[in-house]
Amino acid sequence: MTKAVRMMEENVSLCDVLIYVIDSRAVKSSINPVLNRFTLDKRVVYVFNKCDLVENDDLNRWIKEFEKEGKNTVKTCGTSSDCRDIAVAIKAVYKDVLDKYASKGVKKHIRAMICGIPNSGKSTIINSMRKKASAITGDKAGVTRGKQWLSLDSQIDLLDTPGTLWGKFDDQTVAKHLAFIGSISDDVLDSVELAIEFIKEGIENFSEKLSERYSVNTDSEPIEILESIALKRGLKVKGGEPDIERTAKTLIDDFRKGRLGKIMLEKV
Ligand SMILES: Nc1nc2c(ncn2[C@@H]2O[C@H](COP(=O)(O)OP(=O)(O)OP(=O)(O)O)[C@@H](O)[C@H]2O)c(=O)[nH]1
Ligand SMILES: [Mg+2]
Repeated sequence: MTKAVRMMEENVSLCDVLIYVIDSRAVKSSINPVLNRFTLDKRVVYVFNKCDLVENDDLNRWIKEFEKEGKNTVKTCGTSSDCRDIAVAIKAVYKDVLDKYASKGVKKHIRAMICGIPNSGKSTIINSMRKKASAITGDKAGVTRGKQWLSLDSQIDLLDTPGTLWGKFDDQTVAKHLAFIGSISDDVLDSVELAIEFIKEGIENFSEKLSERYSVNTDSEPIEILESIALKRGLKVKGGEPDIERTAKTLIDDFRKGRLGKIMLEKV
């Protein structure tokens, strides 16, 4: 991660615009304090990606908040749209500079760096903007390793970067949400613990989604809910006991793929 931030530091001065990709399910947790210093003296387009996984009204409230602070925003679903609005926004935030060059008869080239937490969809967005799969993507954290320059059109070049997190989470809710959305590598997480935490949050904030999908009683203890899901789904180990590990992974995967319905973990 430090290596990734160092690489971005080396390249940020070459870039005119930052494309800051946010996972719409966890807007607050998508803001990396380490990247804040990059945003200070750059034009930034905030991209609310994975908008298909949340309710439109909930997301619009966040967008309004950002726009109140004078931030430029775009809403995208990297996997299904062509993300054309991002290119329009890049040119819009850089318009005064483009106009200045244009008045001298020069067509100024724009270099845009895409940044954000792991798994937020940065590479997917680039592919979607370019209408071809040239950046490697994947449904886990840490897919993009090094930097990769790709041209969008005759005027814009895009720099894909690895997702970045910060060293220490002061707020455990942030850490949990980043884990739920797959921004922290599953390799360092205990899947049963993660699922239990997810169920706890579910009981408080979206119990109907759990009961709708799995027909479970959400008045029970999280571990009982997990066992109940296992039995209902026929996820058992030899001897007929519930396979808690596999059920935990299934539950988290269901959330990540949107099979639990539209869930925003952090509302305005
Ligand atoms: N449902 C949904 N899935 C998306 C969207 N955008 C990307 N994805 C999925 O999210 C996963 C991560 O996408 P990537 O583009 O690899 O994410 P990244 O930000 O480049 O990740 P790193 O390189 O690991 O930092 C992939 O499985 C994508 O298919 C979206 O708008 N909606
Ligand atoms: Mg990537």
